[in-house]
Amino acid sequence: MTEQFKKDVYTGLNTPNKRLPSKYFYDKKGDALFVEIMNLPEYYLTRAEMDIFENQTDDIIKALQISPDCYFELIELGAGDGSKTKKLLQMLHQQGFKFDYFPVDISQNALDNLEADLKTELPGVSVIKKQGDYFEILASLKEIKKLKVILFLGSNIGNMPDEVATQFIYDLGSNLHPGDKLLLGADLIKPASIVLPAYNDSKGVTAAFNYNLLARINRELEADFDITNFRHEPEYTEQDGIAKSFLVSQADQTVCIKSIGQSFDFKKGERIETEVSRKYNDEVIHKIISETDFKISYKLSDGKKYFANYILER
Ligand code: AVI
Repeated sequence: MTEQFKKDVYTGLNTPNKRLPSKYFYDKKGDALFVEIMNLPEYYLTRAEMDIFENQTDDIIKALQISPDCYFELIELGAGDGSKTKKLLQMLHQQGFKFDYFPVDISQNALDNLEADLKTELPGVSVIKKQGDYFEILASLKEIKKLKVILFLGSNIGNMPDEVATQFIYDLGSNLHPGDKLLLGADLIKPASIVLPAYNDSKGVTAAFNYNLLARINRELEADFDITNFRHEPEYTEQDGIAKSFLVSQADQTVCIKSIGQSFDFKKGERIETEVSRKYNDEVIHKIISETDFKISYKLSDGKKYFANYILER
């Protein structure tokens, strides 16, 4: 992990437009900050998707078209606290469906908590937790010939540029069999007046989430970033539907990253791109899916039309 982290920081800071991969937000502190973000009034994404899972649970189940006598595997990539999925699990269980729930996450801690919660809240549901890399886990499950339903929620797909998202969904499909389903959560394109505050909340939690990336580089790669010399800056262009987060250098400064053995110069006003949070419409989703082995079979959205869950069939 540290070797890959080093390599990614080295590459990202040696390009003319400096950038750092957003996957490194999620250490222990970053996980906790992200939970805080999901509860912020400005961060509409979680509530909008929860609205779908709470109020259209039955529609989701119908649209998945699972025959009642088919024993299937429900696999959630990046399960986190599973709060939305619990609504679906409860309804599936209530309606007598037979399935195993496989929450997959990088964080063992998140999986242990989710398993403990489900044991008390939904003791009748079979839970098989899987910690680690999504594709290794899917490959290991490929031999199971049961129908698979994959959940990839929260607009996590939006943190990938379109080409990477296309490849990711294509690779998912190659680990599945014809007839398997993918339930994909996607944040929809909407005005900047709604999107920007979600990435620049008034309590400064999102800023702290962004700064934690530098703190993590300081801790794990022996760097000397002075975090007070950088400012969190979100950006959103409604026309493209792309939100980005940056860290902007507040002075001409030099930062040494000891474990990489290199110093990096930052000009006053120079930006490091730390995250892309893509927003979608049907056209963008159709274009991505058209380059994979999936077909879109259904779309659900929340009351405000902020968020969509697409059901795709392999
Ligand atoms: C995890 N991901 C979908 C979040 C997003 O909205 O892009 C991460 C996040 N970054 C800042 N706030 C939330």
